[in-house]
Amino acid sequence: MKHRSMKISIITMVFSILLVSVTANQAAAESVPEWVKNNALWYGQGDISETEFLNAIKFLIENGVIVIESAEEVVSEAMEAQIIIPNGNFDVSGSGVYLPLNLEITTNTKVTWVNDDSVPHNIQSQDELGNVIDLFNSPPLNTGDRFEFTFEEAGVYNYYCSFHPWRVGVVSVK
Ligand SMILES: [Cu+2]
Repeated sequence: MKHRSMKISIITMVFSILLVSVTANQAAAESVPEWVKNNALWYGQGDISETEFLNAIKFLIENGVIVIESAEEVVSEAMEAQIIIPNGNFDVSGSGVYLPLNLEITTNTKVTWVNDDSVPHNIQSQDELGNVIDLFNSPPLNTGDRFEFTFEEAGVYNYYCSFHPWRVGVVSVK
């Protein structure tokens, strides 16, 4: 009995990996060889050993049919942060700075700027000298509009609004 329940848990584990891989690598999944399918059947019937069955799974992994993503990657892909362009941001004499003014994030965080001001703004990435560079550059954002950019590399990223050049902000990526 003990042997049988262990066999079932291994089958469950393999099938859950296959469920992930079917969406991640559908083209390759279509190329699962017949002998691997037969091995799965024979293993279920108790005709072959666990070693033989696991060798078939190993073959799928080595040939890229099963793609295993680490949990860490999945978590980092889901990271998100927001920068609010607050009401009054346009006013040079006001204190309507970006919230936060210096956003600190880790790599692979998706940042969304939200225009909560009553007038349009844009987001233009700048080099350390204040020149606009082609990295993250939004169209004009009307009230309520959003702009997204995912920071994949560590560094300090400056930006400003070309309509209101006194409004500068920073995104620090670790
Ligand atoms: Cu602006």
